[in-house]
Amino acid sequence: MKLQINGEVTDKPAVWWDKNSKFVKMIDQTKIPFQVEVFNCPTYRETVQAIKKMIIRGAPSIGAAAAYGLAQAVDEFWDNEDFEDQIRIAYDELLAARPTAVDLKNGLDFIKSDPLTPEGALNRAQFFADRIAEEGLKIGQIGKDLIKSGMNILTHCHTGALALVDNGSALSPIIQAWEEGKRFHVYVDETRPRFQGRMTAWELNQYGIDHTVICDSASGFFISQGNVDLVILGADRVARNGDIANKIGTYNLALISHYHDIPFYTAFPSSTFDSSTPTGKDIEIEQRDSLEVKQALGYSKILNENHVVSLYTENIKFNNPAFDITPNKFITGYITPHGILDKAELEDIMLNL
Ligand code: RUB
Repeated sequence: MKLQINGEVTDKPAVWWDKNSKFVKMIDQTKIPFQVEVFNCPTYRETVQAIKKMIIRGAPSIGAAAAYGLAQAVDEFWDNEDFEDQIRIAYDELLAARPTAVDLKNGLDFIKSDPLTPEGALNRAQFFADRIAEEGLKIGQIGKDLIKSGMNILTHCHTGALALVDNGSALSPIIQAWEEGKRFHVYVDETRPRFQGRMTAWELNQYGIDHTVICDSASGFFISQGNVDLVILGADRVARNGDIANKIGTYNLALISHYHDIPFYTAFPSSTFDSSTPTGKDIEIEQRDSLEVKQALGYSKILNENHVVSLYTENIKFNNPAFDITPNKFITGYITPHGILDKAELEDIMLNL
């Protein structure tokens, strides 16, 4: 993706390996939309922390970061006598960094599916990341036909290039349809508590795509007024039966869309499909720090930097699940690099890849 970093326009993915320093590097997503900065992870331990703190986020991007992180550990411990123990520890720490998105496990297992060498692990991590980005392009080519001029589309969370190494999942059809000359409008859910909608708005702005940010709680109103024709969003894990885990609030949207007969699509690359989880009930939901609800991170014009403010007084309880489960019966279709699938086709096609 084209980014302006320190005044220079450059082409960078969300996460990459720097050959010279052997650092995993990533665009710091906690700084978007106000600053575009590169964050350095000198060892796999910093890569684990970056995933936990959501410096990198979005299921496929954290999968790629985890894959690079394991390659980093292979490089660091290669000459050690306890190489295998160290790799086991690194694998477990990377896997536990965020438990819901299956892309982490898929990325790590892909690295381990061949005998480990520093060069081999790095090549596999690179391949895994590149394939995700390529699949994002395919998702766009396949999904763009769902979009017609004049439509109002609603999306939730952020599913653009930063979430998917490059090119995006649910934003990819939207961007490609716009670039083809279709003209439509996108409602962007703000996505409390982390406000990933800010990244969606930032990315749509770069393409000049007409959009409006709304509070998550307003989406039902706009749908009930007949103002939404199509809902497209991503997924953090797709179970074999087609149930999905996605950003908290997805289930509410799915129910409202179903009630009002609005098509509801999820878009994701192969790395988000979980061949070992039968249904959504088997997916672990990440519980995040209540500070994310209690406080908000915004940009202070006075300080000219990101700044945390309190939203509540002390002695108040919070609960902050990061994802929810949407059952397959509320999902119209699955936009994948292998076609727009229904739930009957999903398992067959994705398992046979
Ligand atoms: C990200 C999130 C996104 C999906 C997009 O959550 O819910 O919708 O990851 O994934 P978080 P995909 O911001 O907590 O990481 O690109 O596979 O559709």
